Amino acid sequence: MLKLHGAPISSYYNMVKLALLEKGFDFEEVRTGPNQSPEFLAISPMGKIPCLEVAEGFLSETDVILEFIQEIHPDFPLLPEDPFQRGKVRQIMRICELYVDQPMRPLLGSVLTGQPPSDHAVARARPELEKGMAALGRVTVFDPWIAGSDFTNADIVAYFATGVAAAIASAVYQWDIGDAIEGYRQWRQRVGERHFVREVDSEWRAALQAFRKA
Ligand SMILES: N[C@@H](CCC(=O)N[C@@H](CS)C(=O)NCC(=O)O)C(=O)O
Repeated sequence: MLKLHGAPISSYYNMVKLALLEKGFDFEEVRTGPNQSPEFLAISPMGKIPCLEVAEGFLSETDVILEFIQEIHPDFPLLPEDPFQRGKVRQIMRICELYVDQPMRPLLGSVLTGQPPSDHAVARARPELEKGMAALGRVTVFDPWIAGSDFTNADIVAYFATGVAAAIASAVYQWDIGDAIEGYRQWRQRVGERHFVREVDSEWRAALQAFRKA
């Protein structure tokens, strides 16, 4: 059976978990945070989560894992068959990772812990996120899903990546990033209503609450 190593507080972990659920995989969750222990680095070379354990060994990097699970289980496809449309899905995923999620990462720790972020980080992140959201708005389709008529990995990655960015933008700048892209809010609600998204979101909320209490 597949084993997913990580924790539901992580947006990247939740991307893989949702894809596994949507595709109907039977899998086990192995709870761990990111860490630099020799044991964990042996299975996840940067010590990051998620990491997927399969019969042959371990895989890390979310986009790699998402492609792998599509290849071993082509039913309930989360990537279009058409090569160009596949490219468009991957383009949205890449924009979300590089230009929406990454600029906000330096602020995540302070938002989670309630510590004030550095002035440098605050000044730097917003213009980068504005550019990233504008870029995302140029490639989103919302018909009804983010890349077109089918629910794909682009919806999964965009949902969690923009979710984290939105939470940070709201806490640090009191900025609602939903205003940046026409159709974004309705799409987000549509995704949030999916059965497995509700499940993943509710475990994420519980994990966040537990983290803040601790
Ligand atoms: N590029 C990685 C990013 C994963 C990632 O950043 N995970 C976070 C948790 S959401 C993590 O492990 N952070 C710890 C660290 O950066 O050392 C992927 O695609 O899986």
